[in-house]
Amino acid sequence: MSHTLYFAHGTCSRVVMAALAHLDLAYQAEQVKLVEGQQRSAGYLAINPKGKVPVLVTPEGPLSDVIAIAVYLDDLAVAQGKAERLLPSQGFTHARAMSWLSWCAGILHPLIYRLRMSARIHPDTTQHDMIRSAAMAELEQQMQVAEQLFSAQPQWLAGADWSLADAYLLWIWQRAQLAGLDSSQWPALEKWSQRAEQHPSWQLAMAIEAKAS
Ligand SMILES: N[C@@H](CCC(=O)N[C@@H](CS)C(=O)NCC(=O)O)C(=O)O
Repeated sequence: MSHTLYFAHGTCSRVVMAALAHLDLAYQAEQVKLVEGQQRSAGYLAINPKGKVPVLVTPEGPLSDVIAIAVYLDDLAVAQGKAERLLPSQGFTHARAMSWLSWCAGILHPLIYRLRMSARIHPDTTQHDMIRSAAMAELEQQMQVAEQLFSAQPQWLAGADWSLADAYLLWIWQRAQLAGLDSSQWPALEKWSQRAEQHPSWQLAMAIEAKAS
């Protein structure tokens, strides 16, 4: 059963690479060159009409969006008898991990988009500083939520075990810093991020992404 991940360097497709690494699932990596606009080419739009990465092409068809891919991969790992999981398997802790993933995808990621792609929000360059500063202010408020959590329980986002929500938040945290977020305001988050960066699944994803072209 073959799987192909369409990815782009430095993007949220890294979260799916961490998922695949964590579950020890085999796949082929196909790079989409965003700067060259390949995500808007007819060939790529035939795979993902949304024009975004990541997409995982499965034997049942292409699947886009980090959360949907995570749910699919966790089921696949169960079917293949793998030991690891991306999310707690059931009950409240599963729902809580999904809640953190939804926070990353639905609230934080669009703020990163506004910080880094303000020209897509408004063509007038005189508006870009305003768009970025509004996004940064909202992001800072949201980071306070994670800071409080990690101050109270300095483990992982969804509890005692690493979950894919940690990988998604780490990607956002790193992107936010590239956009100027001052990490020193959030010491508990900073400590968590140092551990999350060292997590074997993240390290492997970084290594695979660096080698893939
Ligand atoms: N909700 C989507 C977000 C996907 C997304 O925004 N991908 C960005 C990279 S992080 C992208 O492909 N950008 C290319 C573009 O907008 O042209 C997901 O969960 O995968």
